[in-house]
Amino acid sequence: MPNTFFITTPIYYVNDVPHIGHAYTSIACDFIARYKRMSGVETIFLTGTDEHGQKIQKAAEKNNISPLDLCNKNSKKFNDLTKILNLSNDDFIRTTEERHKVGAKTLWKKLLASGDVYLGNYEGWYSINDETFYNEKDLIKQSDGSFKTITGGPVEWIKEESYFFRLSKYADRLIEYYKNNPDFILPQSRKNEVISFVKGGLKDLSISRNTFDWGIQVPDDEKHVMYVWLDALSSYPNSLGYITDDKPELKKYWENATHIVGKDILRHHAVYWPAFLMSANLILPKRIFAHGWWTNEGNKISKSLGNVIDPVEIIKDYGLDQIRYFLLREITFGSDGDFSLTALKSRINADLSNDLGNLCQRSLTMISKHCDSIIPDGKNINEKEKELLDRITSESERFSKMVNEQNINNYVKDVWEIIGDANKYFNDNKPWELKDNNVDKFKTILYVTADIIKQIAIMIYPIMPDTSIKILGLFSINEEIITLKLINKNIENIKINEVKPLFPRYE
Ligand code: ME8
Repeated sequence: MPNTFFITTPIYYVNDVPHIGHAYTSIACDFIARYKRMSGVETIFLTGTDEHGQKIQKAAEKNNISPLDLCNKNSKKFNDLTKILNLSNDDFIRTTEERHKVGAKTLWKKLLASGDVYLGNYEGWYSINDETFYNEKDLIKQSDGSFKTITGGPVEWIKEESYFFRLSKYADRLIEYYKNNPDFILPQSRKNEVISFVKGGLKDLSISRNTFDWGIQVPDDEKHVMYVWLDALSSYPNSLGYITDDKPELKKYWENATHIVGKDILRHHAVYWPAFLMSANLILPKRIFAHGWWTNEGNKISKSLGNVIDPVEIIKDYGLDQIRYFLLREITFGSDGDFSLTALKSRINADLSNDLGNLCQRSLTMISKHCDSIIPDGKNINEKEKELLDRITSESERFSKMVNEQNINNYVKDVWEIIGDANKYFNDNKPWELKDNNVDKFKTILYVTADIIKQIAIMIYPIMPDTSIKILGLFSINEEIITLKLINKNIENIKINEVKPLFPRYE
């Protein structure tokens, strides 16, 4: 297994403030980054903001401020959100930064040097909302004769001089690449959509605009700015300096890159991006994973419907780890899902308050009360108890495989299965009935339960880092870096700290 790993969120548009969809992708990436680091993999986690193009320019005009002022204002909100979500990102790139502009221009020059760029005229549909060129056959015709995109946004007919990238030339190479690298695009169902899109025929792609100026200037032609997707995609390797500089210490991360995106932007990542990189003779990312979309109480989340969920508000109301848990657990990573307050409260009450919270509270309080707060030793554990305690270690490869396949919700589900088994063990053995007449057994049960709680606390670190640290703190495990090796840390005879309820319940 490679010992380096580079994971990215999409870089988000700054025409508006962040919403729950942005928080979702970022939390999912944080989960993966934290698990990778726990397993000893040198990890770089990148997020950032996409700040050029017509969409941003228009939003700035609407707000009566300059594009850069709008970018500064909203990029800060996305940056603040990384702290609010407790993201462990190592970098935050803005496409208005010099390090990015230099890299984007270098990429342009590499495409040019490959003979893949030519000047022509673009005439066709464009969605400012998606910053995407559309074929008419991919649009939805409305009753008044106008067209809209599948995401529901309007399109306009544009006609302008434009540089083109010879995308059509790469169709066969892309198909070959998908075939030879079966896990390049996941989930498989989305990969099939991409393959049929490419097989349906690729037209050359317009890669510059010349009817506005908020963008990175095309090298040697100041009338054009680079198409915002070419600009934005290059931010990933630009954060490492990889396009401009082939240093091995940077390349080793780029060689193991994973892009996590929403299904809305899979085509840009799985078709345009690899074709640009092939043309520029640069290394391709290892994985593009496209997750699904959240609706809100059954409805599409949209500004016009006024149902956008503000992550900051929902975290204020229900707590960060509660929201992180809900988002990662509730839906299959890769499928669509619904955000409802009923489902959120039910997950908090059942999975967090009851299953995890009560397990800790009931067992550890018994240690405080009846064992002078000292965790008993485990010298008398039987075979079944040993099996329960060895379970996480014996299943470690399975957990690691789930993370490597971005099978996040099943990881969470399986950790909760272990929590369920720990609760069952505690309840079936009824330690409260043994405390006066079978002290040895009573102590063994408390030892086993405490040790499994410690192991669970490590496994939930990628999901709920604060809660994990809080539980480990009860065992005086205050390591700055949480690693999977701590699963085997001996906690016999350790003094336990005061146990307080972990999760309030919601009505
Ligand atoms: O597309 N459910 O930025 P963007 C789940 N700048 N995820 C959602 C979501 C929802 N309802 N809404 C948004 C862009 N997302 C470009 C990316 S990358 C080189 C350039 C998430 O601000 C999801 O990850 O529109 C989606 O792909 C992304 O936000 C779109 O963010």
